[in-house]
Amino acid sequence: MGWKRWRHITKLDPDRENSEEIIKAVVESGTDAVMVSGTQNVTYEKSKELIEKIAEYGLPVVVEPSDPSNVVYGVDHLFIPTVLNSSEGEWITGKHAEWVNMHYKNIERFFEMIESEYIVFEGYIVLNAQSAVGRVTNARCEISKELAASYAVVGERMMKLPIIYIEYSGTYGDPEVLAEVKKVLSKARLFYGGGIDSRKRANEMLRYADTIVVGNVIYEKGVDAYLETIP
Ligand code: 1GP
Repeated sequence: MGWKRWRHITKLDPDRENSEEIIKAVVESGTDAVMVSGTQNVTYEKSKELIEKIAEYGLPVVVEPSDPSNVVYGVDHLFIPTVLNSSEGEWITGKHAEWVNMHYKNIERFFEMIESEYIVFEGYIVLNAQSAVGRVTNARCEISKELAASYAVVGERMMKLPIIYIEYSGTYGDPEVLAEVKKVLSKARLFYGGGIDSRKRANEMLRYADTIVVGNVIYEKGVDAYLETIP
């Protein structure tokens, strides 16, 4: 199944304890893919270790790096985030250009990774100012739903991004924001992440989101609560 058909993604953080119980629950849960991603203290080694634990089960594995130094290759996809509402260029195009520069000698090969959708670009709109990603990227979080949707238009129409990701990391967001963003998108897939810890919340966001991303619940509330979020 191609990534565009995924409805539920489980985000695992290489900086947290990923016990055997967690890995087993995730791979048997019915989630469509595992995304290895974190904002703080993520290293290449920690990411690689987590990927090795998951890889043997055959579930698609995506790496979503926060920096060129923690890109781990050899997985199913690299999802490369740009933070559309960051007030610092480093998080919009800066780290990205550094990464491309690392591939510059073999740029044709890099283009192939994009053409084949091994590399997929995501446009984040970060709306929780208290979250690590909100603080680190200095995102403009206190914005109206119309301005959030305007960032989505910039992401889709101006930057041609195939994914727009509404990110409330750590807290449950406003479904009305999602509804507004959904209205203006035509081709991009709409991802939602943040505070999904029950069936009710999963279903509420899936009314507008094409894909929900679930992270904290498995660490904070345990396996049973996590399983409730699978559509
Ligand atoms: C975080 O969007 C994901 O990047 C998921 O958020 O951890 O709050 O589930 P939670």
